[in-house]
Amino acid sequence: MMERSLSMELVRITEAAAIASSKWMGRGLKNEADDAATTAMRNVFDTIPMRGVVVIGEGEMDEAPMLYIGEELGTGQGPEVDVAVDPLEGTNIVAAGGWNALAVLAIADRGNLLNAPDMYMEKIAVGPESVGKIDINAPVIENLRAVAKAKNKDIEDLVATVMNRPRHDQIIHEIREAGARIKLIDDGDVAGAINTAFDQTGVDILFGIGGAPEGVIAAVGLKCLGGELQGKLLPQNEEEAQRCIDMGIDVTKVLKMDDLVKGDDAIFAATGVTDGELLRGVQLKGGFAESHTLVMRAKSGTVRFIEGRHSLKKKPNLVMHD
Ligand code: VTB
Ligand code: MG
Ligand code: MG
Repeated sequence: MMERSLSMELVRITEAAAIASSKWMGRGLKNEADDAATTAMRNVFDTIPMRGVVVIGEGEMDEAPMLYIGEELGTGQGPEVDVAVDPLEGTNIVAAGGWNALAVLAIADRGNLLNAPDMYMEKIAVGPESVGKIDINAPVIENLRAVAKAKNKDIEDLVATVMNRPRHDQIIHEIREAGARIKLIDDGDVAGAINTAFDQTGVDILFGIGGAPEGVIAAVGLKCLGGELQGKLLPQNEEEAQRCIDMGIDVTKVLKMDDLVKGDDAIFAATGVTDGELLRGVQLKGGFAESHTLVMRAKSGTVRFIEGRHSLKKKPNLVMHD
């Protein structure tokens, strides 16, 4: 059983990662932004009372120095959990000073997160009203009709988020043919998926192909929000196809919410690094930094927005200017 107080501990982790990477905003250096987030996230983890194992992380042990898949996290006491991290979801976003970069992590009871390999996943995601109405195998127009009906809107009122990639030309064409509107994003489909569950973001559905790890993280978020994500792994070569077989995943099968994250003992936390529709980015005010975090727990369904004000005098390591 996870302690609900873990939620606040996770907030401390994503806050630290977001603040550290925010200093790289617009500087064109995505690896530096990513490293700053990863280091900050890793440093806080060992103070957290849990027995965590990274199942979605920054790579395999031999290729990543920290937050690698299989790495153990936490004080070694407390609940046994699976940990999924994306310390900086949107490295290119930060490098360009764009929208919706997040420091994000999710935990669930041990064994409950899909250990998604780093490959592409086709996704469709919606908020609570449209749960049970979408089908990733159905034509785009049918999904749009279903969401419009569920939200008591016309198709023309809908906004679909799609990553701006040539691989999405057909989807974009079909959305336009259907008469719906589109928000093209350069990166960041975790935010794209989560945003569908919040009316104030103005987006209704996410379509398209992005990372499988991001798909699992977004699914935890949507589970907390009562939304839905469906995914299909899209191996690009023999080796990736073999990985799916080894994991016992039939790639023709649709991955539903319970395949992506089993049960409901799961927590999701995301802190804005740059501004987005849902979360403001980190603001550096001189003596302090301000952060904006979304933290939620599937079991209770509680959704919290937490504003942090962090003293850079007392905690100068939060933003290390070199
Ligand atoms: C995807 C998406 C992520 O990077 O992984 C994308 O899920 C990479 O896609 O949200 P491309 O191979 O087309 O560049 C993100 O946008 C950011 O990590
Ligand atoms: Mg990453
Ligand atoms: Mg990412």
